[in-house]
Amino acid sequence: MSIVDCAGHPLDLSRPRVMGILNVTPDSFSDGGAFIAPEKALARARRMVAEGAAIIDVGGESTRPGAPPVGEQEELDRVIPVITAIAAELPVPVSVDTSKPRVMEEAAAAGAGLINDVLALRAPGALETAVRLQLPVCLMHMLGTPRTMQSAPHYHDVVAELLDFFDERIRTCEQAGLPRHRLLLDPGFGFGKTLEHNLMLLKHLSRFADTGLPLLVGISRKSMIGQLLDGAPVGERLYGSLAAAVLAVERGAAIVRVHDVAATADALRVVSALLEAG
Ligand code: 8Y4
Repeated sequence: MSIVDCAGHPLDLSRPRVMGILNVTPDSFSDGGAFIAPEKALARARRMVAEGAAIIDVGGESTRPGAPPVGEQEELDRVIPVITAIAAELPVPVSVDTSKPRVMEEAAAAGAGLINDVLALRAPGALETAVRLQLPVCLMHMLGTPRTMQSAPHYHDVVAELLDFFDERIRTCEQAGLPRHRLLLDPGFGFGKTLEHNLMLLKHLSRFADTGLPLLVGISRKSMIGQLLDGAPVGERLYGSLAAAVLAVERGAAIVRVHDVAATADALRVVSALLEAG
């Protein structure tokens, strides 16, 4: 498959890749107070790269259901020093998890090579900014908003509706000047989906791969895994998350966004060898 140009870092998607999650919120990498300590976040990024991460996804806004929205300046203060430090030192592209145009802009200037947008460039000004930056963008599907998405999400046909959504977003991006070779798709597991919807999306994941665009999936430690494991808490979802990552890759996922990089990278090296064999 393809090579995606992430601002000078070629991301080779001929085999499955791991995106390591780096949440930079005060509860993750604080200096003991409310401030982020960028050197702690950088140390975590170094370790994820050593463990096999091909991309580091830096996010400063909690996307958890019902989480309070983070202001633009707060988000910039969290992510920009971390992106700057990682981009200067590590040999992998940095992805910025944001929906805010100003954060995309500053992140790109700090060296980010990919935009991971859970709103798929639907925020005011986001599409225009992404067109100007010409960075690759992961278009994720979400039904509703982070506040409302888990209140009784309903679809007539979840797979068909997401395929229509992506079709519309891809065309909108292309017409605005962001070519399809810079787009990735993500069904957004857990974003306005019940367990049943998530299972249906995983079952039919190859339909999204059929668009020809690289697929990114984020299942790691999510409540879907907890539900399938009789309510296992977040800390006990690793083996379930690995099973889901393996199945997703077998069904066409090019990138898996995960917390547990070493375990997932090993699993995917084996899967990729098995899929290649014969
Ligand atoms: C436990 C673990 C509980 C994780 C909740 C969560 C995705 C994403 C998120 C995704 C892409 C999360 C930023 C939600 N999920 N970006 N971001 N795809 N592209 N929740 O699935 O990890 S945040």
